[in-house]
Amino acid sequence: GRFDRQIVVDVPDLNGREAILKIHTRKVRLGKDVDLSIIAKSTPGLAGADLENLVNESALLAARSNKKTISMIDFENAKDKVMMGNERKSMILTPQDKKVIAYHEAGHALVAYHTKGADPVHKITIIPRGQALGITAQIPEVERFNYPKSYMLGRIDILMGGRCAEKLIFNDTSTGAGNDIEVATNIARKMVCDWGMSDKIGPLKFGKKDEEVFLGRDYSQQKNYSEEKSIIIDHEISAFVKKAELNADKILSDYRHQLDDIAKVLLDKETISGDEMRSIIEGVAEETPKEE
Ligand code: NHX
Ligand code: ZN
Repeated sequence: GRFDRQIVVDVPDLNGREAILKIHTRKVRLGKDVDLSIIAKSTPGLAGADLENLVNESALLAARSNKKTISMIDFENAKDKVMMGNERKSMILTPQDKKVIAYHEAGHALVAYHTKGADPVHKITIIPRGQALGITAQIPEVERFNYPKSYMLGRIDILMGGRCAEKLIFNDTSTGAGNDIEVATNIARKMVCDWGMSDKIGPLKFGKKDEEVFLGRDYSQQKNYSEEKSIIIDHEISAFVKKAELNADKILSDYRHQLDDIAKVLLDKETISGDEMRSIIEGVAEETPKEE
């Protein structure tokens, strides 16, 4: 057989998701507050089957609280479950664990808030779910299919924000940031090797898709560049990530009081919306960033 075609699960776009939601909600009773276009907007990456599952989970949650109709809050809770996994209620965390998680998530959220062009923070939670002890969710305002370099740099800054907050507050780092580091490194590698976004290296593609061996969703890459170039590539990738770390450090120390305020409310409420976060920040007297 031929293995040289990339197999991509076709995920629906915004309009597709709304259409799918309309189909699957035909047989359930929706509350007056339910707006399927808002649900579609906040479920990027979900396939048709996931959306069907989302409707079923929402119906289950509504039934569990003895409601005759599904309301928006049921969809919001079901979305967390479908997108991030089950809540892990049995997980016992010490107050110190919780504090680290709260600052880590507050760090992501605050860097996102202060990063131009970043997707707005939708929700921050320190309730363990699936593999994660805490989650900061951002949702794009408009659906995009192509992203500027500035946006990708901002994403790496935000990914570093969690670990940088741990460093700033506890003078230590933790294993939990491993996933953030992995995602950040992968973005930086693509910026350098696929998207021509390193000025030092220019618009070249490094690595050629291995067309013989099928390794799941991503193909393995064949090295088609020199040892010398390999050293420069590695250097550029780490430069992107280290610069992001500096950017995040600066935002967090410039706005340390905002970080403390978000973490404090998070520890108390466990989950806060993006709007709540913005009112916490904007309710705090303006701080003037320190001079360089
Ligand atoms: C563990 N989990 O022992 C525990 C349960 C730093 C406060 N493995 O970065 O939860 O340490 O901003 C997808 C998504 C592994 C896959 C998250 C695989 C997380 C999540 C490790 C928060 N939020 N880390 C984060 C976290 C962990 C992990 C993942 C994943 C923490 C951090 C996980
Ligand atoms: Zn994180």
